[in-house]
Amino acid sequence: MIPVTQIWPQDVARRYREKGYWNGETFTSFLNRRAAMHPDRIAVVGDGVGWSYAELQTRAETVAAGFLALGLAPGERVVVQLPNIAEFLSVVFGLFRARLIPVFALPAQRLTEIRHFAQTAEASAYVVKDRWDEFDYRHLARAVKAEVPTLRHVVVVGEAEEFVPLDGFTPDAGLLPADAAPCDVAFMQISGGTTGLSKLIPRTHDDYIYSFRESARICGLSEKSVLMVALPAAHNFPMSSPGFFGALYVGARVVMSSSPSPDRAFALIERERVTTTGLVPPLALLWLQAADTTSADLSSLEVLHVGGAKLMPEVARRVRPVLGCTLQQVFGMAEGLVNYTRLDDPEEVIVSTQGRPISPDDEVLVLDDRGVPAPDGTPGHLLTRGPYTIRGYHNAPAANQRAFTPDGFYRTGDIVVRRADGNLVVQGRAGDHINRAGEKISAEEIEDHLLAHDNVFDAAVVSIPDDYLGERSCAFIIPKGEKPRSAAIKAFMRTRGLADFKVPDQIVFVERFETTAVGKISRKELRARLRAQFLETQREKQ
Ligand code: OOB
Repeated sequence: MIPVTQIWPQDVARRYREKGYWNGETFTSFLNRRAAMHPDRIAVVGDGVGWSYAELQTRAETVAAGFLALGLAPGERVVVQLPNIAEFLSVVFGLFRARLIPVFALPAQRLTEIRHFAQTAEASAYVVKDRWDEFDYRHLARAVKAEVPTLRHVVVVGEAEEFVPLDGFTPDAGLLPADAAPCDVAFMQISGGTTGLSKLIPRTHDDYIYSFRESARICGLSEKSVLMVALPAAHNFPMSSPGFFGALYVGARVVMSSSPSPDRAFALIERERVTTTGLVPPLALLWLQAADTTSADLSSLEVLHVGGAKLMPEVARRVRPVLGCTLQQVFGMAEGLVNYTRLDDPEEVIVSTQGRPISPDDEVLVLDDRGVPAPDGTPGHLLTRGPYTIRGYHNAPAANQRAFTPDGFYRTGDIVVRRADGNLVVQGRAGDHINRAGEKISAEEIEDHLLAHDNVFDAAVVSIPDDYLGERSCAFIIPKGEKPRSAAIKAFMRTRGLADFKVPDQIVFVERFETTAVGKISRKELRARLRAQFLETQREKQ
């Protein structure tokens, strides 16, 4: 079993149970309940498939038996890297049924990242799709398997080659263990990696089910809803805010979209009569633009969730008139806390705030730099703890020291203003990370890779405001020896086994970094100065 680092103190856990937040359900128990209530109702629609709730349950049990037949035992970890296909759900519910712990990786991630997750989680298996988006995941799986000794099996959706084909699994009820306890860790998600490499975020059945059960209520989901997953399903936002888990929890229908592009998504909205979906701000912009000229019928759309990065009020204001649906802003984090504007909030709140927490027991602190509570209306550091916010990352004592206070508050790293009406407005980040269209990039992690290049003496990575992406990454590089070309640096970064979104968008060569009188400068200050200088020269050019 994995060591659970994020145990809530007993009295706190008791309170969460007494208040009914943690209601004793597990992923398996809620799926089984739904399958018993309405076996024939469609649960998930993917490319060319539509599975009923009963079929999803049966498939999950077959997947569970398949993994156990391979010799995996309850408690072992399985890295899951799947795109938006129906099998995402059968695999994940299958792993839950076998009491195996999925570790969710994004389809964009590559060797360096997957190896890190597999090693940190001491994973025993890895699940991939054969090919997707012109990338062959079996190549990646070979490389990961060669480097991670704990990894015994690779399971492939599609053509498995030398690996184990998912569709070769056969049912065997005799292998299935008793269900998990609600307080067990159900799965692990990856952090945005704000300092260095991503950490693993353990979530329990109790805490996660509470977060999407309440989300489904706050977002008005009912069994008549049709929720489309347009963002990568492995991310916390499309998973639980209210996400496909929220939709399945209330007996609604989930539609997996292979891409969030307006072309693909609009056609699905029309065909499946989609009522709700979620986007990051740059995609919302793209949809608003495309909606002007589309011939697709989008009239079924009732609610659009936008989150992951700051949505500008001017864009927010256009959602209702252009798409004909209600906007719900979502400000959440894989570590826990999720805020929503409410469907019946006044337009001003919906457009200009990121909403308020899910739970009456979400404790939210807004502190100034000295750690003193900031008055409403003034910006401060957001800290939080509550019934679905973790108390620690998996296997990361140093990170836990930094990210959590001794009394269990998570330091989100976000700077927010709390308004008198309780709604939060996100101002930015305290730390050095780039929020590139909702994808979080750690400056430190990228600098480290740049330093591995023979012609890089030093590097500092900063975020630059970008009209479309919100923020883009810019790497300042002091060359060593022959000055490399930007294209060569980018090509080098592509060989580092990283998700493509981590390749710097822009590279600026400089002769040296400024230092203070004593010759010292913190990286944080250096990044801030470089960023300020860059923005200044851009202004001068205009
Ligand atoms: C979501 O989760 P993560 O873990 O990828 O990133 C969390 C961070 C937050 O700390 C904040 O810096 C930023 O992403 N963020 C927003 C935002 N929503 C997230 N910044 C401004 N406005 C927003 N609406 O991104 C996530 C998880 C669940 C639901 C929604 C988003």
